[in-house]
Amino acid sequence: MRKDDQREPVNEQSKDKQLEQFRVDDTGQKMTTNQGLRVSEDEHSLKAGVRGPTLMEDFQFREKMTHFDHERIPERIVHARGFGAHGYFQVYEPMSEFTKAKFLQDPSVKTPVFVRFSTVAGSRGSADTVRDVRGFATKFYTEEGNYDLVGNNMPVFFIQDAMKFPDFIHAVKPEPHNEIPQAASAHDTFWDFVISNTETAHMVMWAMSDRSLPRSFRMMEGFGVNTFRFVNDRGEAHFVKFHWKPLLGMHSLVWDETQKIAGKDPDFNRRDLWDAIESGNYPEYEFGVQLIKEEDEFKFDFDILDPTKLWPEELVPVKIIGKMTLTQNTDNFFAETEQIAFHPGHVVPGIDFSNDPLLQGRLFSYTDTQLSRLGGPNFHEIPINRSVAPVHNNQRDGMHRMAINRGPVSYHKNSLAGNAPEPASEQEGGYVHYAEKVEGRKIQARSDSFKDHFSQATLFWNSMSPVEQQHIVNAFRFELGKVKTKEIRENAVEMFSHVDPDLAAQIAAGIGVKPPQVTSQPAAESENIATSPALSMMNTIKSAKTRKVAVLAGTGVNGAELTSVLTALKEAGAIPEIVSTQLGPISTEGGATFEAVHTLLTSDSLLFDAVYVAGGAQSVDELKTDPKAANFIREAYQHYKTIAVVGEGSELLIAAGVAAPESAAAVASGTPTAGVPGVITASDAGDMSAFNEAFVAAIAEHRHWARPMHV
Ligand code: HDD
Repeated sequence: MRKDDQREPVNEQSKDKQLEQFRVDDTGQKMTTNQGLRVSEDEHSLKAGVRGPTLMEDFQFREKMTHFDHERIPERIVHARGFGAHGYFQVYEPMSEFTKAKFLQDPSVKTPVFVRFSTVAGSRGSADTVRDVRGFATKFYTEEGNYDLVGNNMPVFFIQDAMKFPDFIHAVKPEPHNEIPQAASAHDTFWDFVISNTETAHMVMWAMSDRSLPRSFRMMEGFGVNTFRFVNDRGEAHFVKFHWKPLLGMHSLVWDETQKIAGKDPDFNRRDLWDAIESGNYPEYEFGVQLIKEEDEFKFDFDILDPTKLWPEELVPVKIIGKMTLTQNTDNFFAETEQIAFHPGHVVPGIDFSNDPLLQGRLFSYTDTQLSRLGGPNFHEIPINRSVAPVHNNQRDGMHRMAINRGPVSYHKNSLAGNAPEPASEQEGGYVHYAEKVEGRKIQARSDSFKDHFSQATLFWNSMSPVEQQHIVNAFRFELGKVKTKEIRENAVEMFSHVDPDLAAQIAAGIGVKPPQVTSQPAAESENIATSPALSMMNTIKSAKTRKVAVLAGTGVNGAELTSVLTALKEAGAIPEIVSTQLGPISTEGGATFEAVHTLLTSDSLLFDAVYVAGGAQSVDELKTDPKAANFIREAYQHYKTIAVVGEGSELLIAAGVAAPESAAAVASGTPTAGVPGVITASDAGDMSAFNEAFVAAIAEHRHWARPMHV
């Protein structure tokens, strides 16, 4: 009998090595049927005469068509639209004090991972940039088996008990009578659910915030949401919450932009991730844990098992313990991203569950859903789902079984096979559940400690900057503005007056209902904390790295200036791309050439983080012949993006309405928008260093919210 139960050390290549045996390269190969028979003809079915009927015996046609007819599988009931990538995780220091999980001990070990980002409500073909929660699911292929951290980009959830999950999802998905609207919570049934279930208040605040509109999967946080347990090798436990913190900071799009991008490039977020990895700009996220000792379970004025509550970072600091780097795109979207199956119950020794009632229900749902989605109980054998630790048990047969288990024994205990495979002791790495003491009566009810639905929603609101608050108000007005039933709109105003009366009054003013009854700020129920600066995206990391800059240029552009700006942008890690009136080479006044990779027709400033209009009279005149050039600038301005212009480039600011026509003199001196945040100008292409520096610094700011909005 083969003896392969020795666990091989896992390194970052382990999963890749395992996948290698399943990869198929068709380059330079002859075509075959699925049975390996070489095919001589693939364009014409077998017929009785060239104009005759197709024959039943055409096995090649039948095989090709049968496979095609069954190419689709059911999409995920939630998180149907997703995008994944491979990478690795490395812990910074041994975590043995808190957990015995092996992948969290040795800083030299790179554990392979696969991450799938997703939206929740939309179908597989919906747009990336809809207002929605983003899934952030990570599979760690550890030497002790697969560990899945199945999280979101928001730290709380809409409901407290998994029993309500089907109801919540029914309410947020398109309405069943007409399947409208796609990938949007702006409709009656969602808001009816919200007002009828006030536990949703906190998460709705997050959903109405800019966290729902990530600029990039690379620029959003991730959270395990539920409370888990870390257990060390002495059997001591801590409650734990998991965090991912992106090294590029947290940044969002603006609402108008997201809606337009949904049409211009529905693949905006997945394209961004793919391109970043292809160009070696590997997305990085630090891994953090919040830890609460078992004995401190009741120390807080919220229940730490309640998934509608976060643990404010100012009360329970996030300890950064490692980093994940995404380094490799998939070879095949379906085989990897679509077929990956996550499950919060895939844990390793040292990680255990809490009694969070949402988590407890999740532990049933995920395996169950794969049975219909992936067609049977053997989905763990699909290459992307395979553990790199060897698998041995007595499970047999079922749809699409790959393993060829040898011998007559498929039961435990046995004597015929020396009792193999036999359970491992705890010392040998066997998983032992945390021996939590549990007692109580069977009851269908919720603890009173879950009943405060509003204090943390208020905490979230109070922690936002004025700009973020305004965006939240606008989001409520948009979403509730789409709700046809007036009573639902009224009740929503009433409900959110318990979060903040002023918020509710502002919502009411935009949706045609009376202002709220409650007009004074509710007494803060939280004794611990009034605001949490960690919740505001204004306090995040700022960098120009990987930001896309549209460079508007045409024939006769100032070559020296262009070279200087392009060099400075690239040195800062930004990605400049030339947009012109046509694709291909554009020549400078000095005869050098640059390549235009977009046209004003194929792109928009929506798809960039910043715009630069290069100087050169002929170039700017050429751009001005296309009215889209002015629109390019106008929208960049409206979306608070950095705009930089040199010399004649300023004329486009006037064409766009950003600078007033009477400022022609100021244009000549390069100062038509002096003092407008994020509009960087230079009168000529003399010494570009101050301009370049200001440009890069402005890009790093991400958006310039203080800008006057006159266009
Ligand atoms: Fe869930 C998928 C995250 C609550 C039932 N969930 C799914 C995915 C993510 C999450 C990221 C996509 C995984 C992938 O990329 O394949 N879900 C969460 C979070 C929750 C949560 C952070 C709150 C803490 N989910 C939740 C509940 C239930 C489910 C309460 C049911 C009891 N979730 C599912 C599911 C899905 C799923 C039906 C659909 C596809 C899948 O599992 O594989 O089982």
